[in-house]
Formats: sequence, C-alpha cells, structure tokens
Amino acid sequence: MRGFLAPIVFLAAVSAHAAEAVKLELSADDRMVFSKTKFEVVSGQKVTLVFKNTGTKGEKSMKHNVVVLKPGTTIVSFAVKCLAAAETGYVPTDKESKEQMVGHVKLIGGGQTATMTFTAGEPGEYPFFCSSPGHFDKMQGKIIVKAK
Ligand SMILES: [Cu+2]
Repeated sequence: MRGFLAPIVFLAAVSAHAAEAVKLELSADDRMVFSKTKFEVVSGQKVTLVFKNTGTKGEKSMKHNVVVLKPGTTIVSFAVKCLAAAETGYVPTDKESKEQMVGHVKLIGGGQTATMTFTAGEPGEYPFFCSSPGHFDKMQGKIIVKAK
C-alpha cells in the first residue's frame, strides 16, 4: 500500500507548484519603446504575457508585437528572418524558426491588446523583441527564468 501511495503524493506536490501562474504586463506606444525590459519567472511556471498597444492614433498608430526567443538565439539573427515574413505578421513560420521561439504575441495596432501563454522552460535568459521592421533595436528585453 505504501508503495502505491507515494507516487500520488509526489504528483500532487508537483501540480500544486505548477499552478502558481503569473501574469506579465507589457505595453508600447508610438514612442517605440516597451514599458518593461526585464521580467523574472520561475521554471515550470505558467506564464501569461498580456501586451497592450497604447498608441492613441488608432489605425494610424504604429503596430507592434512581441516575439519571445529561446536562450541561445540572438534577436539580431532572428529579426532578419522576420523581415521576410510580412504576410504572417513579421513572424517566420518555418520549422527552424518555430523551434527557436517560445512563442509570440500577434502584431496589433493602437488600442488593442493580445496575449500569449507558455510554460517557463529551463532556467536562462529568454530575449524578447518587437519584430515590426526597424523596431527590434529599440524594442527589446529579456525574460529571466530562474530555477525552482
Ligand atoms: Cu514595435
């Protein structure tokens, strides 16, 4: 009986930890800067990134997105591929690119909000940036995933 119960107790502890979801809030407007450039989360945490484009010119506002990369992929190298992916919101859809990304928030205009959710991976630094042409060097930051 003891041998049967032990794994159940272990599983309960793991799922309780994973349930500590966190919400990250980020915004940008026509000044072409992110409101935050650094976030910290814990490996295994469920993360919701809420991105608001607070540009007030509606359709005429600059469009922005958020692309989150895995450690080891540089923003500069990835941004080049984004330029060639205008038809998919400046986010490349080939297999290699997908493997280099944690995910992305879609390109949105002024007054819009979009979200992405992911589970924080291995500890490390995960770069994020806006892949709208010409934005990446001003609009970038990192999500630091810490060990549990
Ligand atoms: Cu942008």
